[in-house]
Amino acid sequence: MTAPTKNKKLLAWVDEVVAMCKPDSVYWCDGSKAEYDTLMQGMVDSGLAIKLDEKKRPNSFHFRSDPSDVARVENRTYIASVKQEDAGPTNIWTDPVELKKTMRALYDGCMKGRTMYVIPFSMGPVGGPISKVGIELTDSAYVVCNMHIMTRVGTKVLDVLGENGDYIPCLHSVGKPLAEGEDDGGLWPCAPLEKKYISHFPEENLIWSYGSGYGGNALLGKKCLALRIASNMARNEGWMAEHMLILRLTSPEGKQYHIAAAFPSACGKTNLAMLQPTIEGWKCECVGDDIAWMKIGPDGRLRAINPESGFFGVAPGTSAASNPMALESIRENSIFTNCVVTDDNDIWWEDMGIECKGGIDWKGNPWKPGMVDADGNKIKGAHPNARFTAPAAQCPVICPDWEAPEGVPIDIFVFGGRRTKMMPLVHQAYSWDQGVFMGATAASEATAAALDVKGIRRDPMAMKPFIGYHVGDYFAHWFKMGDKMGDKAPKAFYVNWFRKNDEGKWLWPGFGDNARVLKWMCERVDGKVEAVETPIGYMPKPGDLDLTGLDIPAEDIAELLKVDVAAFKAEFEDLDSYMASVGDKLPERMKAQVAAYKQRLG
Ligand code: GTP
Ligand code: SPV
Ligand code: MN
Repeated sequence: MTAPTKNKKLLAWVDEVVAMCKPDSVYWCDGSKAEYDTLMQGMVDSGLAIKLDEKKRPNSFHFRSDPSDVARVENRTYIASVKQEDAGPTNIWTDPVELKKTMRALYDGCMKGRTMYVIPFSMGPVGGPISKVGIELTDSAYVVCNMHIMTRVGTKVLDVLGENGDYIPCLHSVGKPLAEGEDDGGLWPCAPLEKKYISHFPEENLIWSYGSGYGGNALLGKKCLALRIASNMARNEGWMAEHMLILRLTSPEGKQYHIAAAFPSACGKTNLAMLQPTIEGWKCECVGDDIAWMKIGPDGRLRAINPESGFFGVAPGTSAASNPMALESIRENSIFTNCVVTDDNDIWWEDMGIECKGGIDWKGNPWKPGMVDADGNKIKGAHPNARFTAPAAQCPVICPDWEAPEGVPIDIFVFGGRRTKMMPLVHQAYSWDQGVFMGATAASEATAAALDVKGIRRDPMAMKPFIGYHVGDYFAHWFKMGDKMGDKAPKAFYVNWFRKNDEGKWLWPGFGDNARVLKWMCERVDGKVEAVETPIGYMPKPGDLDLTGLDIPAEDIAELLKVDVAAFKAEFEDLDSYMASVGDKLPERMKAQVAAYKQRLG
């Protein structure tokens, strides 16, 4: 196949990778539907993909990954900056020269028996002022099809690049070369854990991924480019790349508010992004569900784009009750990974809100609801990190401006996490600096989105696994952005939808009812309501949180809005050691916030 570009850097790089990885052939992706259909058909024919019932789930496919390759692998994710101190304490650092040596040995001949696909993709609208071009070289057709949905793929991107334009090179291999005449036998190809490497070379804006075919390990436009590499570019260029959903909320009076919210993986971004408000007259539209790229606009306000064009969402728990708009988004033209394929050839997962009589589980075994293993534990049909891949344009509440190249103006930043105890439903920062402190100290319980994370951990701005440089410099960058924006900076809030009572029941209904909390934020931004000053920040006055039509015991609301001073103080020690772990680069302004916080709590 002749290359559809004259870009010198790209042609040279493709030649170099072909010489190293030795694929049987090279295919340049054009991003067309015909290309998608052909690749999918190939995967159906080989047994890797299952075509779902055309009437129930038009043009949709299911994949089962290898049981070892089901989520991001943080302990195999590297930031290879020249100096170790530039990667900082939240990243695993490796010397770039050493890492390249190790990985070149793995890459040597790794694509034998396979096609190498060249995927030109744009993060953000093609040619937009905030957008960036990436090229992923991969030996996985599954990755190509997912990238078709998640990013803007095609020849139009090569046109933007021209002969001399720059791009971010993203090399990916599943790490399973085939011997002469061998095929995958319908099984998901990947390498064992100790051979997986998700590597970033921030000084070169380069990504090398080896051994995994799943999600953020393999769809390199997402976490690798749009967060780890982009966060570093953003710091150098004076903008922000954050793990945030973006939504537009419109009040009954027709006033628009744009909210960007950072919650850790599997902590509610997709759900909030598509929320259906349960309060009269309020409307929510989705701009993005996972990543925000934000630049200060000519008016001095922060403008956000969603660099992606699809949703790679957590399947389990997605139901007509919890997230009806996500269910609508996946009605057709979607890819499903690690779900149940039902007897009537549709997909199913736990808490989907519909009955499943039985089918084949994510491991490929016959499955019925209620089945238990030898120890009497319920066998889940879908993996907890089973995912859907769906075009954003299919979301019924996608914002009409979701592809506006210049972005939408952000009024409100929300931080949060999953804390079953202590952390109240909502509080507001007194200042930008305190907002940075709130985001920086956010903590959350572990989820299935990463293979190797346990317990409660601090997850600054939900970016712990995604900051491509030193976390202390990242905090400093946040303070600096606040200085640049002054009184035009978004107001910062902290939420927790995940409080439970002693019986383990949710205290807050969550989902559509979260709009009640967002409404209070809008009223705060407009100066319409006073607030209670607490040691951790402003909180709603009794009666200011709109609970119309909600049947929640008053004591539960009181519990949700209580500041348990003793419990907060009990975390001082952890706070201190966390701040100390940042090291010499911890900004003085963060230290001042820690001191003020401790003083307020007494
Ligand atoms: P990533 O795609 O991994 O970044 O996750 P995410 O932040 O988009 O999380 P998502 O919206 O997919 O939610 C993850 C899980 O949290 C799902 O099981 C949801 O049902 C659950 N969840 C989301 N919002 C709420 C809420 O308001 N209340 C409760 N109780 N659960 C929620
Ligand atoms: C996350 O883990 O935050 C995700 C899923 O959004 S993945 O794309 O696998 O990173
Ligand atoms: Mn995410």
